[in-house]
Amino acid sequence: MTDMATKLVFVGEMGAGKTTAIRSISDMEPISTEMPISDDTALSAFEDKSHTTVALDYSSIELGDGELLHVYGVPGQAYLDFMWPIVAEGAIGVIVLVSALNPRALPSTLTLLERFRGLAPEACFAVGVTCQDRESEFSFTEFRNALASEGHRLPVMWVDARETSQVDFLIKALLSCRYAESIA
Ligand SMILES: Nc1nc2c(ncn2[C@@H]2O[C@H](COP(=O)(O)OP(=O)(O)O)[C@@H](O)[C@H]2O)c(=O)[nH]1
Ligand SMILES: [Mg+2]
Repeated sequence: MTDMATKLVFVGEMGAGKTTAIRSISDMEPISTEMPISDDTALSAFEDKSHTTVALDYSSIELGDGELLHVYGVPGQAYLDFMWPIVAEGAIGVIVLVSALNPRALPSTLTLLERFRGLAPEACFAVGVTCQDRESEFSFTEFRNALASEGHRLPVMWVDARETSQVDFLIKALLSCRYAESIA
């Protein structure tokens, strides 16, 4: 099974944790196209970072049974959506990352799920919510229920993008859905 390559995509707005997540699980030094934020960049209040993703993150990880996973991180901002079909093509898994600090967490996640489901109809989907430790107002249950009520029945879990074991678990959970039967 050494020649089997699979592709996984992280998508999310600026500050969602894509670059960090990919860095956490990478065997190699990830390729990231980052640029310093210019001071007048429209930077939301929940941001405290000095760099932002302007294009893609990429890395590959070995899953342990010879399977190679190509991992991409793609920005979720709508003005960069020209990249979405290119990255989503052939993806077996899409993880929407969202920060609990993002006041638009729900609409942003819904939009990304809808768009990426259209672009990668064969893919499995999951949602990872970051920054649990920094935001106590965020209602995880309401968020998950709101996604479900919009028809998105999928794994939704807290994940600290800085923690290798948590990101690893999220990816394993998603990949394990590949062979699950749809009970829709
Ligand atoms: N406190 C905390 N910080 C996190 C968590 N997940 C990610 N971060 C931080 O959030 C910041 C933004 O992450 P980054 O990967 O650059 O986001 P990106 O724009 O989606 O690539 C980084 O400083 C991360 O270390 C988390 O669960 N808790
Ligand atoms: Mg980034």
